[in-house]
Amino acid sequence: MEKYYQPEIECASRDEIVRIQNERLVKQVKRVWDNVPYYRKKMEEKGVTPDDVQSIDDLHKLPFLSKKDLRDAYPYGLLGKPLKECVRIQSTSGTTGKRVVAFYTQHDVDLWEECCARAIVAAGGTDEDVCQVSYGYGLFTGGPGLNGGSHKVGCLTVPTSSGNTDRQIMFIQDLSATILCCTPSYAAYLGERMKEMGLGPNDIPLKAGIFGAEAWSEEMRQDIQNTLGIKAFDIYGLTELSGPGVSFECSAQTGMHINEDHFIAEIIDPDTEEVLPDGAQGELVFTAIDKEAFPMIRYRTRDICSLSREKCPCGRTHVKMSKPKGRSDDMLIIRGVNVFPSQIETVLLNHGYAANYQIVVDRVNNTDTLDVQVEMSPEMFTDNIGEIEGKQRELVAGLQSMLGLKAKVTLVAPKSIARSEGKAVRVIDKRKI
Ligand code: DLL
Repeated sequence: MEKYYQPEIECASRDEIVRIQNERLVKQVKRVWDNVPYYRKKMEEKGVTPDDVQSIDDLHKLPFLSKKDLRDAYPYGLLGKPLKECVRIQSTSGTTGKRVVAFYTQHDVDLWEECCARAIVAAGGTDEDVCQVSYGYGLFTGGPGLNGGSHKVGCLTVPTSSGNTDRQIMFIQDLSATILCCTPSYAAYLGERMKEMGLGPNDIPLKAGIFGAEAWSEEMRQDIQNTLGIKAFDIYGLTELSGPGVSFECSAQTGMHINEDHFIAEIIDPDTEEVLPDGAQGELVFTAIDKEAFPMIRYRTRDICSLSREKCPCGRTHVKMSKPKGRSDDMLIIRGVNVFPSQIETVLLNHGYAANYQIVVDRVNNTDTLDVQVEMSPEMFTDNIGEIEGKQRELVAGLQSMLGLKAKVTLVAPKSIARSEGKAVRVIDKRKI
C-alpha cells in the first residue's frame, strides 16, 4: 500500500492545488514587491505591478530570475525577510563563478524538511527505518535536507556524510540501514567497493535508495538496483529553491512529483523564453510561492526536462517532471551537434560498462574532438590489443548511432578514473581553457 507523509496535500484535487497556488502566488508577489527592491525594479522595468497578478494564469507576466541575477544581487540583494529573521544559509559549490548563498527562515527550513520527508515516505520509509545520509553535510544542501526529512519521518538517522566508504558499508551492516541517501555516482561506487569486499546484495539490509543531485540514466538505476538489491528513487532539487525535495519519485519510478503547494513549475524554450505546453522538452522554471527568506520568482534552473500531468498509479496528484537529461549549460556542442553526457552514459551502460567514464572535449586544428575514456571492469580487463580495439569499435558505433557523431573511445584500466563521493565530474572541456 502506498504511504504518504501528507496525504491531504500530496493527493489533493487539481482544484484544491490551483486554489492554494493562486492564493500563495498573489501573496508572494506582493511580499516580494514590498521587500525585495531588486526584483521590484525588474517588475517595474517590465511594467508589471502586483495588481496584474491575480492568479497563476498571470504568472507569465512576471520577469525571470537567472543565476546572473543571483550573482549581481549577492549576497543580500534578494532577501525577502530581515536577516534577523533568518536562521540558516546553505550554498552551492560555486564551480562556475560566485557561490549562490540561499537564506532560510525557520518556516523555510520546516517546509524544506517536509518536502524531504515526503520523498522518504514515497520511497517506503517509516519510523521503523534506519536512514543513512551519505550526502555531504555542511554548505551543500544534500546532507542537511535529507537529515531533516529523516527526523520528521521518525527514522533512526545515521549522518555519515560522504566519504570513508568502508565505514559507510560497516554502518550499513552494523546498524542495519534500510534506506541510503547519496548521489547516484557514490551509490555505484559503494556497490563496487562492496563487490571488492566480497559482499553481495544479500549481505546488506538496504531496501531503498534516494539518489539525486546529478543527472543519472535509467541504465544506471538498473545497475545500482541490482548491485545493492534495492529500489532506487530519484530526488531533485537546487539550493536556490531550498535543496533536495523540490520533487521526488514515487513507487511508479516514472518521473518526479513536484511539490506543487510550494513550487509552481513551467517549461520554457530557453532561447525564446516562450512557455511550452506539458510534454514538451525545455528549461524548467520555478516559482517558490511559500518561501520567505529567499523567494525565487520564475527562476530559470537551466535543467532540461518535460512535465506530465498523466494520472499516477501512486495516487499523488502533483505534476511530474521527467528525469533532467542534463543542464542546458552542461550541454556540449561538438561540431555543431548537441551532446548531453547522459546520452553517452546510456550507450556505455547498454554495452555492459559501469558508469566510470570521463568525457574530454578539445579543439584540434579548428575541429572539436570528443574523447570518451571508459573504464573496463576487472572481469572484462585484458591486455590483448586486438580485443580492446574490437570493444572500442563497438562503442564508437554505439555512440555514433546515439549522437550522430564520431567519437574517439579509449578503454582504460579498471580503477583508473577517480571516484566521486559527491557529484561526479564527467566532462573536461579543454576548449574553454
Ligand atoms: O544538488 C540539491 C540536491 C541534493 C538534490 C541532494 C538532490 C539530492 P545544487 O548543488 O544547488 O543542489 O545543484 C542543483 O543539481 O539544478 C540540477 O542541475 C542538478 N540536480 C539535482 N538533482 C538532480 C537530479 C542540489 N535528480 C542542480 N537529476 C540542479 C538531475 C539533478 N540533476
